[in-house]
Amino acid sequence: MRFCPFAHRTRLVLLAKGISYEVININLRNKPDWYYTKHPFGQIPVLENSRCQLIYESVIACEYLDDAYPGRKLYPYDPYERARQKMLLELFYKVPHLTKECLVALRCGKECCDLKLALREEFCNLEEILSYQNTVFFGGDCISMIDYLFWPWFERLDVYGIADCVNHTPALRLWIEAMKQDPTVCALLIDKNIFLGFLNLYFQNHPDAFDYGLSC
Ligand SMILES: N[C@@H](CCC(=O)N[C@@H](CS)C(=O)NCC(=O)O)C(=O)O
Repeated sequence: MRFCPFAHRTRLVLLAKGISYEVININLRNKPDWYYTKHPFGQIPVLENSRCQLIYESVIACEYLDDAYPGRKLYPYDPYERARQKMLLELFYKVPHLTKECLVALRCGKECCDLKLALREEFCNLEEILSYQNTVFFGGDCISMIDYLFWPWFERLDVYGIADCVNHTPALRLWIEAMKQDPTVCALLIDKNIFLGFLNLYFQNHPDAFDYGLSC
């Protein structure tokens, strides 16, 4: 599914590592029966390699790609640095849920002050890390796995209508700007109008929402 942040993670890693791949989009409102043979709950993303082995859960899939394929290593070799990236990921765990809750509240015409406050607190934690490290990216001065694992939710802040949640986190804003310069991130940026078109249909429960913007 082109709009899924979890699938976005895996596409970032595939592209950053130069792995050739084919995308099969799943319409989540009308999942084909065969898809349940790929994932027990029919969630996306699922990777299938050339040996027909299946890997799901986006973080696991991204780590698998980094380990199994040659090319630039996205996780650090240093065991402590690798552990640190995984600890940062734990710090991030509320963000996907909170951003989605904000989106749903706003689209239903509700105030979401409390949700936005909670999201800002999460962003303040990330801000502290960047400020303490004094680095552009979360893993240091070069982009690495943790940045790609975080990115899809930051790319969506604008279309979700919650971009103001980073107003008070300047280091995080600089990180966002730096991310937008990365060729992999740029190549996978989602057209804002297409994304908004998808969201409009999605919140009308339209069966074709997930196919919005596909030419055939
Ligand atoms: N923890 C999973 C979450 C994946 C997930 O929630 N994907 C959503 C789409 S963004 C999904 O498949 N939803 C459909 C469903 O749950 O039936 C991961 O990291 O891959």
